[in-house]
Amino acid sequence: MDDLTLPAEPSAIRFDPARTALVIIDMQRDFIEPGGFGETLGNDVGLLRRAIGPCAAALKAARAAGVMVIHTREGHRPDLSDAPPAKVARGAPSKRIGDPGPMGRILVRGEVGHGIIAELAPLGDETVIDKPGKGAFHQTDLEQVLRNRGVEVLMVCGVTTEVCVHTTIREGNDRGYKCVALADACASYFPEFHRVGLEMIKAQSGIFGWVSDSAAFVETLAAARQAA
Ligand code: C5J
Repeated sequence: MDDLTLPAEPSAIRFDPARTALVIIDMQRDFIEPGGFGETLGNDVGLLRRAIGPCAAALKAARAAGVMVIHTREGHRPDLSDAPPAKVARGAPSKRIGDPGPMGRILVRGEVGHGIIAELAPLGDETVIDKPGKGAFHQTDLEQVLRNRGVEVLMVCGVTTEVCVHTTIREGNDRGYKCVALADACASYFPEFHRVGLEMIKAQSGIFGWVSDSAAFVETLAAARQAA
């Protein structure tokens, strides 16, 4: 397939679906459902649900077009040996990382809360990156996985916009990837941070990326399939 053109800001971006990955950040119960990490921090987790439908649409389109799909999960080893003490001790959450909660231990790998929500469950052949930090490149093999597939463009969505989505886009940009945030497929506990977070990406002629949305991604792939 020839390069496609995705409407985006500050400018349209060309991408080859075979050299593109859809990266879905941390759509885990721990952030989206009551009783998980997000709620222990005092957040209204219901605010993140608005990203589920757009993420599902982007995921369906990526699968249909053969675009590589990568899911990430933030969390730690059961012994918390990969959890920085400063992260565990920070603030005054109702429960700390590793404490027992209604979905198992908070932000610990293998627990129910650590899992990706059913609506976006990974297929068996899709890559799942377990990350101990906010960025998906930090202490993971994501860069190797992308390099092995010749990926150049990352379509990034998930939660939360100004934390793990932002950090991943910044990390990806510094590594030479063209990173596009799919705005409606991202969400934050703080709607204002979501809005400004997206502005920051595309300001200064796209200082560290582009901003588009799930409908544009879906329609661009669908139009290419119809034309083929
Ligand atoms: C946070 C994330 N917000 N996935 N993690 O702690 O954005």
